[in-house]
Order: sequence, then C-alpha cells, then structure tokens
Amino acid sequence: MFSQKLIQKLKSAKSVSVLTGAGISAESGVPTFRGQEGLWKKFKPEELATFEAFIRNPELVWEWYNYRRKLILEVQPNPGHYALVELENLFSNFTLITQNVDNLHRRAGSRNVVELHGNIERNYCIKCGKRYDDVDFAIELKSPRCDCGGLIRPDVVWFGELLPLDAWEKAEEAASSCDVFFSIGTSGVVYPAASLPQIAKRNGAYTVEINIERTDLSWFMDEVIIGKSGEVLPELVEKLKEAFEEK
Ligand code: BV8
Ligand code: ZN
Repeated sequence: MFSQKLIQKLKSAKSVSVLTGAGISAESGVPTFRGQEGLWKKFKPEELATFEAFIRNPELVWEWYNYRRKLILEVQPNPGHYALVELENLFSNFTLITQNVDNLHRRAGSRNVVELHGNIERNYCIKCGKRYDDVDFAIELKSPRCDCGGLIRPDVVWFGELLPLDAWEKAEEAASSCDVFFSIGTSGVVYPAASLPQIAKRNGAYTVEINIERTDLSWFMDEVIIGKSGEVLPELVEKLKEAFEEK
C-alpha cells in the first residue's frame, strides 16, 4: 500500500506536516460536510456557517452547533487520530494542521495542533468578548445571549471570515518547510486551507494524499493512497517503525 519511496522519504525526513479534514473524523461517527450523509446535505453552508446567517437567526445557527457539539461529546477519537499521535512522536519537527472544529485530535493526544477553523467547544460574546468555553454550559443555552445582552457565537471561522492569523502563519510555515506533507480526509474544496498542499509541493515537499476517493488535489500529489484513514494510518505507522528499526 505504501511505496518504498514514501518510506525512504519519511526515514530521512527532518520535518513532517499533516493537513486533516472531516474525513479523519468520519470513522468516529462525525458526519463529513460533503459526503453522502454530509452535514451540508440537510443544510447549506451559506444558511448556517456564516456571520450573516447567525445575525439573521442566532437561535437556528446556535441550535445547529449544539447538535454538533452533542454529537462530538458522544464520539471518541478513532485509530486514525491515534496513529497521528504516534507519528508526531517519531519526528522532532511535526505539525498537525486541521480544518476540523471537533477537538478530536487534541482529545487523542496530539500536541502541536494548528486549528485553522477554530474549535466548536469554544464560544465568545461578539459584544463584550466574554469567553464561554465550557461546552456543557453552551449546550444548555437555548438562546446565545451574554449577560451584557450581546450574542454569544461559536469560536469557529465562518465562510467569508478570515482565518486566525497566527494559525494561518503557522500552517503556511509548516507546509513550506516540511520534507513530507500529508493531506488526509479533505475534499480540498475550502480555501485557503486547500492551498496548503500546493504550497508544500511548491517548496519541494513529497506530498501524499490519503482519502477514500480522489479529490480536486489528487492530480498534483506525489502519491495518492485510497483507503480509510483509520486503517491506512495505523498501517503506515507500523511500517515506519519497522523501517526505523532496520539498520
Ligand atoms: C476566507 C468552520 C478570506 C465552521 C469551515 C470561490 C472559490 C474559492 C474560494 C471561495 C469562493 N467563494 C468563497 C470562497 C472562500 C471560501 C471557500 O473556500 N468557499 C468554498 C466552499 C468554495 N473560504 C472562506 O470563506 C474562508 N475564509 O476565504 O476568507 C477573506 C475573508 C474576507 C475578506 C477577504 C478574504 C473561510 C473558510 C472556513 C469555513 N469554515 N468550518 C463549521 O465547521 O461550522 S469550512 C468546513 O469545510 C469545515 O471546516 C471542513 O473541515 C471544511 C472543509 O471540508 P472537509 O474537511 O474537506 O470535509 P468534506 O466533507 O468536504 O470532505 C471530507 C473528505 O473526507 C472527502 O474527500 C471524503 O472522501 C473523505 N473521507 C470520508 N471518509 C473518510 C475520508 N477520508 C479518509 N478516511 C475516511 N474514512
Ligand atoms: Zn457580552
């Protein structure tokens, strides 16, 4: 399943960066955005994941995030998340960049995590900035109103909003300076996150895609591995550990 070239590249790699999307959480039971059972099937992104939609109907958008928060609290990280924790331990310079807002990488034990699109377990008041980061409290809230009367919003990046600058800078730096770049479980539709594999490629990284199907990014990747991340990643880690043991 893995080319000798990939194993060699990883054996000699000083720095490895990974971009994940909703696909890595699919085997935990979290619906992806654009898949068959996708989150966007019932709704349209512009109807929910935008500031305008929130201002127009705060309760509806808040309810949608609470539906997702409840779902996320009931699921567990899957072998794909845990394999990335092991991969992080094999390299001195490892950056995990995620588009996911489900906090599953941190729950699995990943340490150097760059959350490009925020984190659904965090919230803040758009008027006074007060934080509401207790996810149980958030789930109890029917209407997202702060003590100051302002609206409380999820700490995620909506369409049309800028990504957190420090997160984007870390992600861009990690993509442009790594020897091997993995794009895992993302359809490569949402920008600027989807430009990271190209940035890595342009800067000389060996680029690898792991997905259950080809995507908009596949055509320029050095290697495309078709398979479930929860199965492919643990196997890759095993192969890599064997390769590291060989003299
Ligand atoms: C911005 C947080 C700049 C909220 C999200 C026209 C062309 C190009 C770009 C644009 C355009 N019009 C607008 C834009 C910009 C827009 C964008 O890219 N739109 C797209 C839809 C065209 N981007 C933005 O607005 C970004 N901001 O550009 O600001 C700006 C701003 C102001 C002024 C000037 C400039 C902000 C984007 C962030 C949006 N927020 N999420 C929330 O989650 O509620 S995006 C949302 O989609 C999630 O974060 C998600 O992670 C992300 C990407 O989706 P994927 O993760 O890839 O998930 P998807 O379901 O699509 O795919 C899953 C994949 O997994 C599939 O390939 C599937 O095959 C695979 N899979 C399934 N199972 C498995 C698997 N793989 C492996 N194993 C399995 N078991
Ligand atoms: Zn407030």
